[in-house]
Amino acid sequence: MFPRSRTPVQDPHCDMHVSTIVFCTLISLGTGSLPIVINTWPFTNATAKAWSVLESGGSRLDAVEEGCSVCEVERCDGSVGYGGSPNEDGETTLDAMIMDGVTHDVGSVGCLKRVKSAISVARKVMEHTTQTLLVGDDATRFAVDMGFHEESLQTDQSRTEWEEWKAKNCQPNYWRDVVPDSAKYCGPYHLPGELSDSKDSSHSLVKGNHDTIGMIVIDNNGDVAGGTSTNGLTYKIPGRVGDSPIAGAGAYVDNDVGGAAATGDGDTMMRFLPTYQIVESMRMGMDPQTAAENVIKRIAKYYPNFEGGVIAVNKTGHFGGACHGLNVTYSVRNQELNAVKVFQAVEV
Ligand code: SD4
Repeated sequence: MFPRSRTPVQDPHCDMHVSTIVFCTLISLGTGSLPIVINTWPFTNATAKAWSVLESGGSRLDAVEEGCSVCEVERCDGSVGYGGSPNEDGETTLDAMIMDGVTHDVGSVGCLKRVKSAISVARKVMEHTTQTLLVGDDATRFAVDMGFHEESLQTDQSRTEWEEWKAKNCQPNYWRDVVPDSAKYCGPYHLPGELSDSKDSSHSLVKGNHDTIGMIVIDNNGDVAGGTSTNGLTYKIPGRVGDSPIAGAGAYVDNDVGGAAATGDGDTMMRFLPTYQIVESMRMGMDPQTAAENVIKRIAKYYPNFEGGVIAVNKTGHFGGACHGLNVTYSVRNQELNAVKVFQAVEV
């Protein structure tokens, strides 16, 4: 067990006496204790796994990898791991990243095909190459060379979901300004003679299509690591890589400051490098909750219809979360909370 670092702080918005998972309406600065595990969504088994890795003496990177791997196996909300979010071809592809705050080293995979353990492959990119991001079939080849098993990521459920989408004329989809009209018909699409004026590329996420795991771990020494894993957006265009494997977009950590992770409409959010922004705001002295709200407001200014959220934690273990257009929750474990607890991000 870890030594206790502080007296517990009672949050008046939280009922600390009901079961292990407690919903809190609002928490602005967290309870401020280290070590800490924080991740997007109520993926509490992932949080608990990361915590138990730390408790048993594992490293911050082991905690991130093993915690996120739980979601890949459980296929958290269908948005992480195999058999979820089929693309336009009916295939599930995976994005993942792991980042170490101590070394500032990053390993990522984007559009990884036919290999289930995306964050573990990302860790191999980090630890066995001097490169950062591998994508597509070539990432698969790398994974196989590193000893991972290649297999189909499709399930009966993902095949049915995709067939239903085809039967509905491929609605919704992520195309614009193409012929045939993507709002009515399936592709293949081509360039039209004249482009229309449509400017807002933000689109509604398909229901249940927004639950990437993004996790930040700060260990007992105050060292930080982070990671993400997702199968991205349902009916995405083949080849699409989202925000999750991009350092500064899906997640970012810095050992002097803390870390942040994002979930939601990655195509919009990655244009703002929101997790980098949060870390830099915290570096300048902003508290995590304000830094999270600040970046969400900035995105919403340009894309009022975007759906997404961020979580943030600083080096003293204070944390926060903010969201827009999407009801984002996040899971936290530290010594003071005494169990994994789920918090509501502040809607801005
Ligand atoms: C993406 N940010 O690929 C991810 C989506 C997400 O659960 O959060 N999905 O855009």
